[in-house]
Amino acid sequence: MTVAYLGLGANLGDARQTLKDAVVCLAQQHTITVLAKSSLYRTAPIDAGGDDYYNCVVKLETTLSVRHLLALCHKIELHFGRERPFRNAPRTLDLDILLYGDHSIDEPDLIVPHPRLIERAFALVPLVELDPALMIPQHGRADAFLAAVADQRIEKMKSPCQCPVLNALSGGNQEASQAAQATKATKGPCS
Ligand code: A4P
Ligand code: MG
Repeated sequence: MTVAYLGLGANLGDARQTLKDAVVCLAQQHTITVLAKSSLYRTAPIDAGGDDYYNCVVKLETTLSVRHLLALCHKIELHFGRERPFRNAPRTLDLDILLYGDHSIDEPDLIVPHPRLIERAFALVPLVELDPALMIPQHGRADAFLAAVADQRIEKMKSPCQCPVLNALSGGNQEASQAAQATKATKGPCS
């Protein structure tokens, strides 16, 4: 089992709903236990155009290798209609592996920790919300980088989510994995 953190982002279509659905989709995987989900944030596009983004971070435990986790992320992105017309194009769903255990990976198509994690408030703020004392391999404490991204607009969404599964996951309480386990389907679009 490896603890990993995924960054979720979207700024095309019903972005807020897509992020919520994507978290449920992750929780339905037999190879994944979602341990916690950050708040949802509305964020200014960074190095990108289009509408404001919605972003969040999910902490999970998985039996998947990092390669299989990346493949699953791509599969789920596709399921939610992801297209890649150009770099940093607006997207229905982006799933990035921010951290995978304490692994450091530097390969042409996979870099972990995510190379721009410490430069982006939309990834760093929800990550530190989930784990205030989190250490990033090769970089040290995550919260040490917050000051450097303080000029990036990011707003925590206050409206309570109506979904009991997501509410159980928020904050990573004890019932979280039970609620997530209860949603696991043997078959379905995300299984
Ligand atoms: N790849 C390499 N490492 C990873 C990793 N750790 N996790 C490769 C996931 N993928 C990784 O990804 C491009 C390639 O990166 C993939 O083939 C994969 O093998 P992609 O999903 O097609 O595109 P991407 O995620 O847009 O690329 P990238 O370079 O990760 O973009 P960034 O830096 O994440 O920027 N502003 C706001 N407010 N919110 C956002 O979510 N996102 C971006 C994307 C820009 N600005 C944003 C946001
Ligand atoms: Mg991506």
